Amino acid sequence: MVTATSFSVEAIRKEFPILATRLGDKPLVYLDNAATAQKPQVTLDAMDEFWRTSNANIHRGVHHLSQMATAQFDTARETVRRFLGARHAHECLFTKGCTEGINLVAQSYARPRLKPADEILLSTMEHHSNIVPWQLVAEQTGAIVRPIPINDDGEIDLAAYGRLLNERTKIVGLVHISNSLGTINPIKAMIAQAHAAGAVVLIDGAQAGPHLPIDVQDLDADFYTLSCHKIYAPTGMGVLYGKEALLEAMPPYHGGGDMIRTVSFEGSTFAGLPNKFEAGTPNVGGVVGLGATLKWLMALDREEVERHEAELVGYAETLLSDIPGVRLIGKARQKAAIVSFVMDTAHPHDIGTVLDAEGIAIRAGHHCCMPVMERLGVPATARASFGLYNTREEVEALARGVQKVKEIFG
Ligand code: 7TS
Repeated sequence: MVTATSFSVEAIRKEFPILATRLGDKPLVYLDNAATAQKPQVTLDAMDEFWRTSNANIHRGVHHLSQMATAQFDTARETVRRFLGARHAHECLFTKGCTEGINLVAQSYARPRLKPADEILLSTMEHHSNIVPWQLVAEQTGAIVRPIPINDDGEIDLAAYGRLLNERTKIVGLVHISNSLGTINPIKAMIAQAHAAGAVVLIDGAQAGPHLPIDVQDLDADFYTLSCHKIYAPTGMGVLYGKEALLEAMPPYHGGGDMIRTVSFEGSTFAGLPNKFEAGTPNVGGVVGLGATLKWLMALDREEVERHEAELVGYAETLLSDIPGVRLIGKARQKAAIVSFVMDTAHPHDIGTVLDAEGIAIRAGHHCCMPVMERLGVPATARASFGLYNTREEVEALARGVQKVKEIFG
């Protein structure tokens, strides 16, 4: 176990078995962390232990195993509360992904409240999962979705944001860190501005979870979503944080077992938080793995991790922009973990394919952010995204790979 004072990338790498993979004679260079991150041994062990010793359904059995599983599940929720700096554990809901959390807010919070001509503001750099759910609810209610413009560097135009906010603005949806550009948005100030206009704010923290310490109370976020598999935890899980008063006032999203108080054919009454929003059997083993992962992450020196990742981004930007014909997309002053780029002569998919042959995994495409691609005038980018286990040597391998692309495509 690495302690808070000893962050070392060499030691961290040993905790991730998959990083020892070789592809032919080349070591795996995994630079697709924004899509999903690899899992440390502590997560694999926690889940293995759970399946071997404690597997049962939760909140149901009086029997020993069910009590063990329930205790571990509840402990993980308390770990999530600490990770997010939430006031109450019951404000942290388990969902099946960041996407589901946003849909839940759109349907359970927004749909009953929005009236025709109410406005939903979303930044142009949102992931589709923070656009489409709002378009669906706008269609259902007559509300209007308005984009907040960004500048050529990939930063939100704050003056335009100020002008767009008005008494009809009911919801603001903002990505904390952009998955296509790496921009870190100034969400604390933007949340305060939205509140002054009477709007409620949902922050999409899918990319922030692995890279920044989060404090939802300090941010004063109304809703905040996480994508657990990007935070080194298992797939199939997200977290939706919501302020207690907002969640209390919202109807259930899904109906089923474990979310009710009473059921009869005349009607049903619902359980309190968090169960009201967690119908059916949850991903118990995954949640146990999530708890172990977040404890592990919080025990690291997060400032050192941030510094390390910032150094990787800076180094990659320097090496890539030295290659003629390479253009960086997204030059925000505040950036994290992501370097997007295009080349004069090669399509991003060709870049991805040549790099793959070198053992280097990146993502090529629009990254589920078509509006930002359109705004910046590119159909797609090649994207290297870093995790805490990546190294300067891997950045150099990326730059060598891109040189090779240049040699092949001219
Ligand atoms: N929001 C952002 C900012 C994201 O980056 C993603 C996934 C999501 C929401 C959706 O998360 P999910 O866990 O519910 O799927 N982003 C990416 C990506 O950049 N490459 O693959 C998935």
